[in-house]
Amino acid sequence: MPGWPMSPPHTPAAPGPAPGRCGEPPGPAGGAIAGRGRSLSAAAMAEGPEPKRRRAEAGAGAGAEAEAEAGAEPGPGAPFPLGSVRLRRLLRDSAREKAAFVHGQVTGPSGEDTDAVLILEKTPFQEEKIEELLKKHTKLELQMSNDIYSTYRLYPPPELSEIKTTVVYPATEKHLQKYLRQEVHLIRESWEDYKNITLPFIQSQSFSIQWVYNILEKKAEADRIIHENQDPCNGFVLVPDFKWNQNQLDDLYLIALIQRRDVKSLRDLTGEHLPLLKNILQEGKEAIGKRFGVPGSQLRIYLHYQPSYYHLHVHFTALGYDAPGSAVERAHLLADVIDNLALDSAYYQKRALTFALRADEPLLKKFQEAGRV
Ligand code: M7G
Repeated sequence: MPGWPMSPPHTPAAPGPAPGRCGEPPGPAGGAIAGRGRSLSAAAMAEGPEPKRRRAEAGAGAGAEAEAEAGAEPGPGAPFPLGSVRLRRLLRDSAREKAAFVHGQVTGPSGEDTDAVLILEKTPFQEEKIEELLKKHTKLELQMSNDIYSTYRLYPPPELSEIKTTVVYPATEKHLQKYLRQEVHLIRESWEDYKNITLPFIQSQSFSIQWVYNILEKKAEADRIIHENQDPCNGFVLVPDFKWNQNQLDDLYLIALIQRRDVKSLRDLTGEHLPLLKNILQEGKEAIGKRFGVPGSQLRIYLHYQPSYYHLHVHFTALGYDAPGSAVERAHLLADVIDNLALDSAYYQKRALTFALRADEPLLKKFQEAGRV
């Protein structure tokens, strides 16, 4: 993909009403706005100031979530000791996604083993690097040749053979389950099922959302914020999802995290949240258009049900990208959600919702025990 237009890295909206109106009070109001006034090219953004970017990524992926699970404050953190990881098992691999999900262990100084999840992914090609790849390849091995057809093994130089590596460390059992390949089952959840089965379950079991609060409070990923609306009721923060390395637009992926902390998922949404959802749709599209040059008509904007993290957030992905989790049983287009709520404020407290659960997810067991599967 060609580079995208230069534009200010962050488009702050006007501060909203006094904090504390919606649910719990937000983080420090009017906190530092990352990147304001800096003019970065796409390349500069993708490359970033190297040491700072590494720290931010460590904080976002491995550090923030790991520390969140451990209940500690995020810090700069030492680099993850990749070389000393012992492979426990391959949780899943995907030829289509060209990714491997690995369960590893790291032995600490006192001999204790700590689990880690590593996600290794081949990154999409960048148009501007292809010629370099052809010129600088280190080896080309012929595999077969027939008439006008031939296939080769091309060995790129190290700088052109990047593997995107995501680390969750320490990983909880729930992380291991999340990435383990398993059979899946469809659940049709009524509102009563939600109240009696799902809600009590997620209140007792769900993933820590400390990484979300770290972003909202500018304790992590502050320099990655693309857009922010500080209104405590109807505001949100838009950041690149950690699935996206920002090197190319083909797999563009951002998430909008709402400022208020009292909305867990689609199930909590009512007509009251329409201004918030409309802000996300409109300002999110505008910010992505300005920053990356991708028009709203080429974005898939949706919520997951069930999400992994129960703090309402909206996914923005490139329309041409078949992002994980964009299947019909999980993705709900934000524009449709807005229309449904406009028709009936209690729409998501009335209708049944379908989602898939992995075979050994405890929530599936709860549905089975209740005779609902
Ligand atoms: P979800 O619908 O709750 O679950 O989406 P999913 O992960 O099963 O899709 C949460 C989104 O947040 C996902 O797209 C994750 O890739 C993204 N995400 C998760 N963490 C822990 C981080 C993080 O620390 N930083 C950023 N920027 N994105 C994250």
